[in-house]
Amino acid sequence: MRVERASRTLGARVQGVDLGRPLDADTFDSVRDALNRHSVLVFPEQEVEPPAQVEFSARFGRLKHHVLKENLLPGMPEIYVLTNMTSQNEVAPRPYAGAYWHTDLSYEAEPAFGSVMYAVEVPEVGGDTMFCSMAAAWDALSERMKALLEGLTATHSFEHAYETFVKHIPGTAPIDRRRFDARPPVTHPLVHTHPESGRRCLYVNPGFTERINELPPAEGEAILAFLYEHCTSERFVYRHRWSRHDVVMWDNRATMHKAVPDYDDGDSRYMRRTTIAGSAPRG
Ligand SMILES: O=C(O)CCC(=O)C(=O)O
Repeated sequence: MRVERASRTLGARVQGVDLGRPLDADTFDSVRDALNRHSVLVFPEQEVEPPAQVEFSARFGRLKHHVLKENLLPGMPEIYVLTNMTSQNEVAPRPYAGAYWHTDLSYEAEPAFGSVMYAVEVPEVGGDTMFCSMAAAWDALSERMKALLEGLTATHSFEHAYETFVKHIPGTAPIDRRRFDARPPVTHPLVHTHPESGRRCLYVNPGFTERINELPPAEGEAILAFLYEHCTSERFVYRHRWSRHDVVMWDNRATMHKAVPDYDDGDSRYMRRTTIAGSAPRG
């Protein structure tokens, strides 16, 4: 297995691993170690059928079933399908899904540790995914700012992303009220310690973070706006240009990501995601 860094602060390309078959214990440990160091791993040119994707992902922990049941692969609810395709399709179309910075499942009490995405179809142009390092972004803050942020908590909700971003995207299947009721708002520390690397990481995102609990709304909004600008500045970002059959795995405890909605409406993009359960972030 060869690991090459893909940007200054995060991301690496991993060669010499076949995710279509079970990994031996040493290779699996090396993948886990690389994920902790680089936060985003790209495995090019993979042939991964849904059962193999589930098996690989489940080595890292229990798999989550996404609350949007209409987007789960029939017969295999561990696979969440993200696609803009409206025909020959067994799931609800979600064109330009995830086109806002977010961290998967931060709206749950025990958010996702990691996500694994397999590119079945990619558009001819566009449709990249951007990732940013919440550890490098934290490290770069001044000591004064860190002192202000330490100990704060924030409220996260699934509905926030819908109200702020998702409902404005033409062609998106509506989300039933019951899906929001099934995911009531939760509170997380605004900065947490990564349970494996030990690094401090910011833990807020424009998609799901509603507010900073301890501050008046105007102050909280200004601080969140500053943090989002800071975290997504180019020096903390790796932008992945997808090729068909790439597998990309990311560590949600140390990153945010955003799908770039710049491909042609008629061009197909079809991604399969598995989502690995994690523990509650610790302040
Ligand atoms: O489709 C992508 O590039 C990423 C989608 C996304 O944001 C997600 O799966 O959370």
